[in-house]
Amino acid sequence: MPRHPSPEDNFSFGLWTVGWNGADPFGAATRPTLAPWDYVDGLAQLGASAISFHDNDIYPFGADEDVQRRRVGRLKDAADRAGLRIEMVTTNTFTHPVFKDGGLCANDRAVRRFALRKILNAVDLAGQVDAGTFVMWGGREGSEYDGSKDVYAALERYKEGIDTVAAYIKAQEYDLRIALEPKPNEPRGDILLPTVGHALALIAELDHAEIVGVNPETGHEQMAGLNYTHAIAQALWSGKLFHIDLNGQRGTKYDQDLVFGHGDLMSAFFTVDLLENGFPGYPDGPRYTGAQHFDYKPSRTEHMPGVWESARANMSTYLMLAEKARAFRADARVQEAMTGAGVFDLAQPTLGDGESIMAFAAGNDPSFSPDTAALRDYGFVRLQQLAVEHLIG
Ligand SMILES: [Mn+2]
Repeated sequence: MPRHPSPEDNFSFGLWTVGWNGADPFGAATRPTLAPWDYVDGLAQLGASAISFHDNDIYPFGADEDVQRRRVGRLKDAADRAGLRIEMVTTNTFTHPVFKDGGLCANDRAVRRFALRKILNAVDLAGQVDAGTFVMWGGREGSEYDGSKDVYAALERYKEGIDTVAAYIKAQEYDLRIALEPKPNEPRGDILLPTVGHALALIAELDHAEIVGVNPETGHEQMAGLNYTHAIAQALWSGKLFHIDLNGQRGTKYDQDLVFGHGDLMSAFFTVDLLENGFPGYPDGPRYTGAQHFDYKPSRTEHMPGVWESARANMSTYLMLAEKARAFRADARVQEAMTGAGVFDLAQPTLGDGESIMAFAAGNDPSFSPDTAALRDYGFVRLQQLAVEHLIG
């Protein structure tokens, strides 16, 4: 059994995770839900440190400003009493039918203006509860049919929308950063910014890029057959890993939102290894310092005990993997295998310090033989088996 989570573990849950009633496109709700503030004590008792929410997790679409402030205030009070931070806020621009062709990238300009105001309103809520991160998941930004969306125009409007939100954050002097959440598909046939790489490329074009990063979700990258650990590694390398959504996914299918580790456990091991131990060749390299945020769904086969059990499972799995990842790196056999594999050598620049490009291009390394270098046995399999041994041995 792993230890009880501590505040230093910085675990966080979206209220929509434990608050999911089990309704899916094929079936009705399978369990009741509580009021948003009634989840706070349960999460605190399990050892969580923080929560996050969408605007419409707290009040219904169309609620007037008074209802909004009152309900968000009530949640904030409950969180304060339970000792939980509200670390992230996001906007629902996907449930109401008005968003069926998107929000910021809807073809209908009036819908775009409505969506943008709804997002700015949620930014104010984030300010009200002192959240540090504002996530933007454009789940409806995309299309089913290529002829129905001018992708150049859509990206222009996406940039305009995100820059407007960023400019508003600055104008209001909120201590808030935006994190874009990529996803390849579902609910749209194809969603814009389908992967972390696409999101990073868009961020590079923004006027306010310095306060915009990414919020990669395990399952969203894996739905596209991509490597989640590589995705967060590149976001770290770019200085853009502002937030994470940990969960589980088994292969390229619908968005499963399983408990963290209940999908690809080996991948989850190396995700935690990176988060806890950093890049092997760069001991002082970039590290993720935000909340370990879970965005999963308690399976609809579970009733209320299973909801809480699954929330606990996310944190337990993370803590067990963290312990194993530390033991993995501390194992002398692993260090030796990593050295033999050349893992640490990759941190050495390819050109010499001050080496002239022209001299390099014109010269050669007389002692280097491609045929001899081709004989090298890297021992990557042994290294991987040591990871397996730590994981299940
Ligand atoms: Mn998901």
